[in-house]
Amino acid sequence: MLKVQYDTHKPDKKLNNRLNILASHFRSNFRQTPSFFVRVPGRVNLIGEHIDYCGYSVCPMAIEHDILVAISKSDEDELQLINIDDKYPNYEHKGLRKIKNLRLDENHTGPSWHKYFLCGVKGALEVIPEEHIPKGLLTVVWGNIPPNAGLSSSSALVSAALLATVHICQYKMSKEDMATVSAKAETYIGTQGGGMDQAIAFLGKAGSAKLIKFNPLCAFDVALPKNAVFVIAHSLVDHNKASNSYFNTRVLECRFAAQICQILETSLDELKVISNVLHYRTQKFKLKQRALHVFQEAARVAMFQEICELEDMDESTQLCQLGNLMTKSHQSLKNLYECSHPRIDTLVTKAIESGAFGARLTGAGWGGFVIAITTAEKVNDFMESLKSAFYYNNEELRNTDFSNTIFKTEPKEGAGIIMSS
Ligand code: ADP
Ligand code: NG1
Ligand code: MG
Repeated sequence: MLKVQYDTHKPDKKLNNRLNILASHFRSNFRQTPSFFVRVPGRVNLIGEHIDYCGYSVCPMAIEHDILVAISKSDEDELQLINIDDKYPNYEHKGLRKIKNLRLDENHTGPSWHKYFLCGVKGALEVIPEEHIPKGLLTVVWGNIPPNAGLSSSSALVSAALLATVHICQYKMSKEDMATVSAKAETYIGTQGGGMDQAIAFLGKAGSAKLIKFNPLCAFDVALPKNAVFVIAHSLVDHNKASNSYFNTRVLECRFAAQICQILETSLDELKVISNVLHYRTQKFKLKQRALHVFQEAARVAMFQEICELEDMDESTQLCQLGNLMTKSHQSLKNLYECSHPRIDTLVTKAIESGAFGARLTGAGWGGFVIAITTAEKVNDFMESLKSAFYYNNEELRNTDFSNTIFKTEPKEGAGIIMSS
């Protein structure tokens, strides 16, 4: 029997089976049972892309896919880290407290998976008083979020490591504080992200998308139209955000744009002139078009939420308007923010041709998943039609395992601790 603390839902049969497998790996590696498990979900962002790090609100929901961690204390001064999936090599760190002072961003080809876990442990050790920290930790990880694809597997891993460490130290933190510490902790990997992923990981609620606001962090329910169904589909182009500077360059461009506006008390039109000069000199920064995306995307998030709240609008008009906003968001990410990929653009087009009200890339981009909006009546036909139009039509993609490539999704519960009793 498993008892869940921290969130309200009980583990269903599928989750129970996974927890039993995790527990048995734990026992065979460490000859003891785990003290408890942690579950942290991935997320899909409905709208509001690349604006969280500028402080604007976003609208994600937590998904079913997650990272699970089993943990207990160790009598040795160490962190032992096992991954059930053997594509992720096991790792051992001698000296648990030394993790607090580790540099984790020194890599040229993209970080090893264990560094994301260390980010979470480091974040926890920075806030937990010394006397709460045990000698060592034994951990086993198992996740099923498609990685490097915009569903936030990295933040689920960092947040799961943080939550597991905080809870085993019996240290009390609010979900909001946990999300804030986790967002800072993930920057240790080298990417200067906003706080969307960690916020929804901790504040997600089953049955409702969330409007996440920053400074201060808070989350409000967004009731989606009853008949709306969201489908997410993988372009099958992977992109690890920490393996190149695409993401950080966008963050930098936004910071420059914001600073120039502030310093010069300038308007967007004036910024056009400045950005043209910068562009001419450096051939690198495109401040005007990045800023334009940010302002317009922030407005689209506000409209999306307003439309969801219009109870007396008929549902098909509501779905059409939400779909239009999503497609406009995609066009902006493609043309202004330049973070799409030709294969994603094709997938968005095929999704709309297959009957979706709208579709867009989700997450950081340059690869990864697309999210499309359809209805409960149409969803099965829509998915079959998209499979034919996009995957079966392409020799390279034809033999894909579709279980983790194209699926319906609905808002699920945020992070939780599951006790074994
Ligand atoms: P995402 O959009 O999925 O967050 P990122 O580029 O931010 O993609 O980071 C993904 C990285 O997180 C992977 O390359 C891997 O190192 C790590 N990761 C994701 N899932 C797992 C897992 N189940 N086990 C171990 N590491 C994982
Ligand atoms: P992904 O790559 O999808 O996990 C990243 C950032 C978000 C946000 C989105 C784009 C991190 C941890 N995540 O998400 O904060 O900026 O890109 O909207 O940096
Ligand atoms: Mg990520």
